[in-house]
Amino acid sequence: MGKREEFNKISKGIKEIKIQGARNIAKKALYAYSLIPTENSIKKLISLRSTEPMLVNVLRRAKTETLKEIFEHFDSAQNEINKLVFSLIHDGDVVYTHCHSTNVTHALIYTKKKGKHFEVYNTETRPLFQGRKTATELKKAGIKVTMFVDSAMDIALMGKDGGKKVSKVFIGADALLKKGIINKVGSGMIGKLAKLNKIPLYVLADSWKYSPKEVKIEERSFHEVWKRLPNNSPIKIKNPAFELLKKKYIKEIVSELGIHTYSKFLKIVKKKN
Ligand code: RUB
Repeated sequence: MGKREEFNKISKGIKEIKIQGARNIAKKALYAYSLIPTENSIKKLISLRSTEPMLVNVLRRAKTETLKEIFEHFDSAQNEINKLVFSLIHDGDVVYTHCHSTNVTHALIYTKKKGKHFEVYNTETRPLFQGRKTATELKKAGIKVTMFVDSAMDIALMGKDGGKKVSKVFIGADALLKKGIINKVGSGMIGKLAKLNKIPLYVLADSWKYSPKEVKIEERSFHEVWKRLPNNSPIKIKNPAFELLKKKYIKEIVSELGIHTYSKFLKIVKKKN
């Protein structure tokens, strides 16, 4: 495959969410940039997903830092997050997660491999079902997983179906902003329910997802929600991909910089940027 063809294939994969999650998107986009390192490539790659500061940050860094240094960051940050998450999980815990976040799944798999006994409840994450990817990866690693439909979030968190009450929520993030984090739609609701039920919610995220500026919430095609709805149908469908989880709902954020309250994290990360 030629470089242009490979670049286009990656771009298509990001646009169509075959490549998904902030970390995977940023990593693949960086690789695509390495194939055709021009300003136009940066513009094109950034335009593919509107809610991804890590994508922007990584491509900005590529102008002054070596690609090797940037690629190494993804792994070193993940390794730090893994170790910190290991310290947070206790035997018998029921961990809840939503969508598919590599920062979360890698940390859970690491913790399992290091010998902790816990189980995971997750939500399927309509309309694209990234929850299935999470459940499959975790199950493959020997973690007990129970998947719920999104609207059973409250039932799942509280064990209302006869299961156990969730002990900790771990979710990823696309953007780390002043007012809170942006993550997959549903995250705001999880935050409110977790707070109401005194379940600690942790955000697991590489600090390179920080953005001092607002980000645009991606609105995706209604066809993802209702495949055969005719284009001229009078029914309007909203399909926001992400939403804000306000910082008051976050117990702590786990990043490669440590485990911090969200306000403390912001102070540290602002100094570094
Ligand atoms: C994925 C999603 C993930 C974050 C963090 O949404 O919301 O929680 O991107 O992921 P989508 P990671 O499937 O629409 O990209 O930890 O992998 O960076």
